[in-house]
Amino acid sequence: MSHSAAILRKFSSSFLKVNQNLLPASLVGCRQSSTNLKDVLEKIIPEKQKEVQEFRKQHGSTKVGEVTVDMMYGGMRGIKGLVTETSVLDADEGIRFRGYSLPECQKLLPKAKGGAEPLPEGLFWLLVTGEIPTEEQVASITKEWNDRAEIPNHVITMLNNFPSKLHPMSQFCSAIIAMNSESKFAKAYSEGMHKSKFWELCYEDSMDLIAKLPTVASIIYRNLYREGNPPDSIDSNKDWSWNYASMLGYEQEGFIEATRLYLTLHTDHEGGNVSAHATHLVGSALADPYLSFAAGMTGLSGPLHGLANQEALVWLTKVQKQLGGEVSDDELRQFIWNTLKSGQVVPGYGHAVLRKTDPRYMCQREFCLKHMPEDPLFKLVAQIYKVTPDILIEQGKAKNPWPNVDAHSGVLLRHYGMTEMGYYTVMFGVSRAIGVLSSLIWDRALGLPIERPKSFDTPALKKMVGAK
Ligand code: CMX
Repeated sequence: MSHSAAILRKFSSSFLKVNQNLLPASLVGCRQSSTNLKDVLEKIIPEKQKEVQEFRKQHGSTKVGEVTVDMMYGGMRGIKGLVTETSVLDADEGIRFRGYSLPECQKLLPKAKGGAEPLPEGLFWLLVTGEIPTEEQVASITKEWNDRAEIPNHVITMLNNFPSKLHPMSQFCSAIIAMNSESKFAKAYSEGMHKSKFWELCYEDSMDLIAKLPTVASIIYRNLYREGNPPDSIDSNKDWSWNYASMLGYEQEGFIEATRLYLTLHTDHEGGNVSAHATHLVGSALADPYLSFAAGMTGLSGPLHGLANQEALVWLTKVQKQLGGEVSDDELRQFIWNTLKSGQVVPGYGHAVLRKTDPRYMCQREFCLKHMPEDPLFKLVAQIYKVTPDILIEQGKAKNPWPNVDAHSGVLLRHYGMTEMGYYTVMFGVSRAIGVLSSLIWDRALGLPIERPKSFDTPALKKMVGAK
């Protein structure tokens, strides 16, 4: 058995076991009872502000790392330079949302009636408060998002007038920017808002924006791929994912469950990735949440980041087209080597921080094993997982030869009939809003200043290190 196949077997069997001992003790049993998220935040924020203030007073000048010349030329990889409260990524274990691993979140977060996947509304509550919500608290978020979902007419008109050659992500980013006409943060700032109020208005805009995204995203989808079929309105008795799936035009229970999982998995991946960092950076200049999130989404549109969601499926389709249905491992190896030799990356593989298989990949794999074990594309993805890591190890360049979330996402969507790969990153973006906007609320709550690291040119850097 190859190295990667052995790891796959070991990881699969242990993946869904939740280790209760790993649950953060500080978070167990201290749940706030209110179902109003803003009220809960009003209680939590002063405590956290005090904690950070005292921590900084004690350890403000304690050193946490060093910076080398290579780090500066190398995309700041490894520099400890950001504080992000919502999630932390461990190179080996993967993401933890407020201390909870993905399998723990899958087990503990409330589900829709009859569903098995967590509701993204619950993850939002967790990211914002640090607490696993009750079903009632999740229901209150669903209600608020349904109530806030309406989008302005000028945005609908704009979307309806975009040419079909404009990429869905460009349409998505443009609509988000145009929705800043609704920004309560921008309005209050222009009227002289006190800085202690920043987080409240950031919260209001974030709630509005997340609520509106499924409608915006489904208009884009239906304009491009379902001509003459206007989106239905929000069903106030249904959850956020159900409404999104339904407005896209998908009613199958399987697609709705896949959407709940997809929208939960893609939310947050700590603070240094392009979409999270861009949102945080632009927000630090006190641009409103609409404009800050739009910056994150233009970043997500890059093929090395969120567009890999699309690229992975484009690449898989090429494999299928070129090699046909049943593919031998050797044929597959040859195809992958050809991709590498032509100077391209294998989309969905590698990561700047992770050094093991992404748990988000494994979650989707588990979903496919349960719901679509015989899907030919799923089988191909599993076969690629068997051969690719060994090839990337042999090539010796990628620091992480294992798959990330993007290697698997498209399979779920395509199985239920969403074949339009160019759209996948929009769905990623709808989910990512939950993570980056939760963080933005805390950025403003903690009064983080405008971001402004120091840069140098090469002569100055040479002089600094005493180079000839
Ligand atoms: N296929 C081929 N080569 C790869 C590779 C892959 N999947 N991953 C990394 N490499 C190469 C890099 O291009 C780089 O080559 P050069 O030295 O010629 O420039 C070398 O290996 C070292 O790169 P690294 O330090 O391992 O990776 P980085 O931290 O620079 O980049 C990432 C990380 C994700 C951009 C990179 O692994 C990649 O391009 N992967 C494919 C695209 C992808 O899946 N992106 C999605 C990431 C998850 C997300 O953000 O959504």
